[in-house]
Amino acid sequence: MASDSKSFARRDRLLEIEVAVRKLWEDEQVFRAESRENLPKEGEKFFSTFPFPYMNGYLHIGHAFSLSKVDFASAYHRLRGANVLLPFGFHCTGMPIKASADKLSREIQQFGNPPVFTAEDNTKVVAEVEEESSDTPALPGQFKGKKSKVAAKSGGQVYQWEIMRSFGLTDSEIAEFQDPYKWLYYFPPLAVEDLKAYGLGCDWRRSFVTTDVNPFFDAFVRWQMRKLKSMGKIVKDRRYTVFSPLDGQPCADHDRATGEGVQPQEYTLIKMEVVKPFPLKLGPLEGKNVYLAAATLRPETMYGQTNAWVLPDGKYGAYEISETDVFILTERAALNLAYQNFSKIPQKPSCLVELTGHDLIGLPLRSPLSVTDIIYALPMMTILTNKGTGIVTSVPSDAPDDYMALKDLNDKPDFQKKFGVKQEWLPSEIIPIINIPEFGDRAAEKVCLDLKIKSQNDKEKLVEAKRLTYLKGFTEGTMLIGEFVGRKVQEIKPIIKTKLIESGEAIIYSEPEKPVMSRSGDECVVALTDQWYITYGETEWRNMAEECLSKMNLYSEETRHGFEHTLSWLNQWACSRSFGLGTRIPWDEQFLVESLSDSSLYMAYYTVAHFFHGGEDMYKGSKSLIQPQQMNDEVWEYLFCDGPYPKSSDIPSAEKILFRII
Ligand code: A2H
Repeated sequence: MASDSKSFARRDRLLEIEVAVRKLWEDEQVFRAESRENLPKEGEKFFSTFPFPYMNGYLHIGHAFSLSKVDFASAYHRLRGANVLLPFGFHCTGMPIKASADKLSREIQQFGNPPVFTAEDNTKVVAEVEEESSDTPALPGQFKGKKSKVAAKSGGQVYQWEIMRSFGLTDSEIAEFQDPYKWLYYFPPLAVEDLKAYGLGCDWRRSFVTTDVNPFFDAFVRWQMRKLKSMGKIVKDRRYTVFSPLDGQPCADHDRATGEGVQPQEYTLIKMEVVKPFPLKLGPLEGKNVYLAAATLRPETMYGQTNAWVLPDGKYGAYEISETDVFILTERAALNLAYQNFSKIPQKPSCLVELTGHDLIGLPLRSPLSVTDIIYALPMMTILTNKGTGIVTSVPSDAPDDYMALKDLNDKPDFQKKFGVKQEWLPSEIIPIINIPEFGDRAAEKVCLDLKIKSQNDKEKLVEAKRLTYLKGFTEGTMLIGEFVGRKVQEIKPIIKTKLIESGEAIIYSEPEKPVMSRSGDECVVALTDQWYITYGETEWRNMAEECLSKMNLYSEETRHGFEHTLSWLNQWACSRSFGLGTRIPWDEQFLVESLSDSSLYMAYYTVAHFFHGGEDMYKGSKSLIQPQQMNDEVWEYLFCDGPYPKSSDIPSAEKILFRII
């Protein structure tokens, strides 16, 4: 077809018609919609919105695809004579723009301005990007954004500078984007241009940009937050949250490069006291209370401890937890603890001695609840250094891993010799602590024998053994020992955990259940943080949401299930952030309103946005008849009230006139 010159004439004719029609639409202002009160007669109404796109780049073809559904539906209803409103806004709240701007600054610091990158694979990316970019502006109908192509080619590992070049920006222009606000003024007008070229049937008077660059939207969000707070729907709470040390703030799902959906995993850290005198290597710790800190999910099994496990080649350190206490564990665990109020210097692990597992083997320990007075640290080969503290307490009666590691030591003298393990360090017996009807008093031993497990490295079978014993131990187990003898494991587990913590023999420790990388590029920890939460999950709201959902026409059952699932888990949503762009929380200005919290009710803003942005200035409403400072809570209430406003006399007449008559 492309080689047939006659077909171009037809195409060109269509393009001409398109341009002419777009002009006609614009001249006649056919997509402007007025509220019913201002129309001669009432009729059908149709209001459609598109989730406002985030402005860290150009719009792409995916936006056009999704938008076509909204646009076609609006056009259909318009043809049927309905009063149709289709507005379009631009979202800039949150981290990504600020994170990208900061990344540009860091790249300049590291590689100069303009930067000269050295990495080999990166020069390849630069070459490809330069090939694609040109200074010629896009022709009508031509699509400009190339970001996705670059990102795909480089596997996502791309310098921010390269991404900006792929937008067709010159080096001197790119440097200006170190200022996050530059993005807010640069991309939205280009998006409007592209959407107009697409032919969107939009009322452009209602477009706006979020964050405090727009004092009207800013006032709207502040009012909304104050209102939710006065209704008791916003509360302050202290919680374990996945947190980016580099950003210095919680790292929510949409702020993550990897690890979507990963939650904090809570462990009990058992303080296994190192018995004095200390060996030479621990000399610098003289005068301190030193503990091996073992992470467990089963605090109720601590009666059955027979030894501790360390990874011989594992890297450990002795970290100052307080003025008096030192924990031996991995650096990773020390960093997580430092964000949970367990470090002499907050947020900075302080290591007194670097150690390996070899240095720890043979240490005598005194461990809480253990029936044996002194137990020893022994080698285990399957310890993971990226889980827990890298120290494991051994309960061979109920943990198949522990049973097999001990069996390996007992059965293989070479193994003992290799690590210098003395016979007297090995436990003389397994201590029965829990009865499971199906497996008896030493569940781990029975299951390991039944499954014919050969060694601690028999990973697949051990997974099965753990699955069998762990679940049954919890749901059907009964205690054979200690204060709660005869009681169900399920009932007493939380009680024993609390007792250990209250007596100072254990602490709570939390870490991401799987690795999480932030978009700023650092590995996240779990931090204990004070935050503001919106209580989405409380019964009254949840019932209302479920009732609304039951009335909604969703076209597909899958979508309905998706909504139902979200309503089932959505409980408290952290609505404050300290890093990024947006609106300040009115009563606690150190925090910003998080991006999903200022974009839940913004569709309501479209219904009044033209009062503020009528001059088609998406920011300050330069030709607006109303000033941002006029927008106090009373005026917002008046503007959004359903029916006559009860305290109408409190509203200045100027505002009344503006909102009801114009
Ligand atoms: B449990 P999850 Cl009685 N590497 O404690 C390997 N294993 C580790 C570890 C590490 N870095 N850190 C902790 N663990 C073990 C007691 C226990 C445990 C019993 C029964 C089952 C059981 C005594 N050992 O765990 O992958 C610790 O052993 C079965 C799951 O986070 C910790 O609890 O689920 C458990 O693994 C945590 O494993």
